[in-house]
Amino acid sequence: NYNNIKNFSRARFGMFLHWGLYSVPAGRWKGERMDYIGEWIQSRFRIPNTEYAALAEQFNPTRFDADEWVKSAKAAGMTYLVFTAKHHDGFAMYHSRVSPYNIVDATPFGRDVLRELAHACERYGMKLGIYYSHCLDWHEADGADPGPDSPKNFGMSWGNDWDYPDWSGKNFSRYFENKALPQVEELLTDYGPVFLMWFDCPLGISEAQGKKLRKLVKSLQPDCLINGRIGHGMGDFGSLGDNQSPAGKSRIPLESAHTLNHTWGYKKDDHNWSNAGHLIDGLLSCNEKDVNYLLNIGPRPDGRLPEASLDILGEVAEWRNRNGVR
Ligand code: JFZ
Repeated sequence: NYNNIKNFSRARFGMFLHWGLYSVPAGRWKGERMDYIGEWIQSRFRIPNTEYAALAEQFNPTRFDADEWVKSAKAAGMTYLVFTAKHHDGFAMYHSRVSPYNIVDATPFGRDVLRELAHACERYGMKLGIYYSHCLDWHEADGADPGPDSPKNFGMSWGNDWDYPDWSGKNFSRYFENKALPQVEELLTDYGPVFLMWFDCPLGISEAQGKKLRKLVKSLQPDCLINGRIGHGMGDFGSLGDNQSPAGKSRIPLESAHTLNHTWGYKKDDHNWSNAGHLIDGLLSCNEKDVNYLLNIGPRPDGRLPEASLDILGEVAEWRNRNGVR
C-alpha cells in the first residue's frame, strides 16, 4: 500500500514500550543481578513456567495511566507507539481469549492495558503499533526452539529448553496455528486501527507460515504495515537493531530502534542513561535519511515511566519548543 508506506516515513519518531511480567523482577532474580537485556530474564535464569507465571500475582500497576504515556510521547514529538502485546515470555498484555495467560485473567490488576492505550491514542491522535513475538514463546511447549546444537543468544536459550527439554517432540506449527495466528487476529480485530505490526525474531518460521501471517494481517487491516522481522523478506519496512544506522540505500523504508540505557524491559540496576543531546543527534541523523527513530521506554512494574526516561523525553520536548520543530 503505497500511501501508507509514505505515511510510514512521515511518522519519523515513535515510542517503543517493553512492558510485561519481566518488569516485576526488573533484572534481579533471587538476589542475583542479570547482565543483558531485562526482558530475557526467564531464559537467563531458566525460570520454570510455574514460578515465572507467579509473577502475574504481583503485577498490579496501579499507577498506570495510558493518557500520561501518550501525552509524554506526544510532547516529545512522537507520532506512534509500539507496545509489547506479547514478548518472548508468552504473557499477553491484553485480554486474550486464546490463552488465559494474560493481564486480565491472570493478574490482580485485571485491566486490558492495550485497550486503554488504544483509546488514549485515539484521543491524542497517536498511531498505535503492536509488538508481537510470533515465534519465540517460552510459555508454550511448542514455541520456536532452534535446538540443542544451535548457537545461543549470549549464552541464553532461544527456546524454552528448561521446562521442555525434549526438542524432538516440539511442533512449531501447532503453536503457530493455535496461538500466534489467533492472537494476531484478536489484536487486529479488537483494538481499532493498527498502524503497524512489529514481529520479532523469526526463528523456525517457514516461508509458507510467513505468507499466512502476512495474509492474515492484510486481510484484517489492509493498511496495517509489517516490519521486516516477520522473516523471509516479507516486511513492508525494515527494522534496524539497537543503535544500528543504515548502510547504503534500502529497497524498503527503514526504522531504527534505540534504547535509553542498556535494556528494553525495565531494570532496576541499569543506570546507563544516554543524554538527550545524543538522542536528538541520532534522531536528526535518522530522519535526515528518512529513517524513523523508535525510542524505547521500559515502564516500571507500578505503571510509571522511569523518571530518567521522562527527564530525557522532557528535554526533547523542550528542544522542540525552542526550535519550533513540529
Ligand atoms: C529483539 C528481542 O529479543 C529483544 O528482547 C527486544 O524486544 C528487541 C527489540 O528485539 O532483539 C533483537 C532482535 C534483532 C536484533 C537485535 C535485537 N537485530 O537484528 O540486530
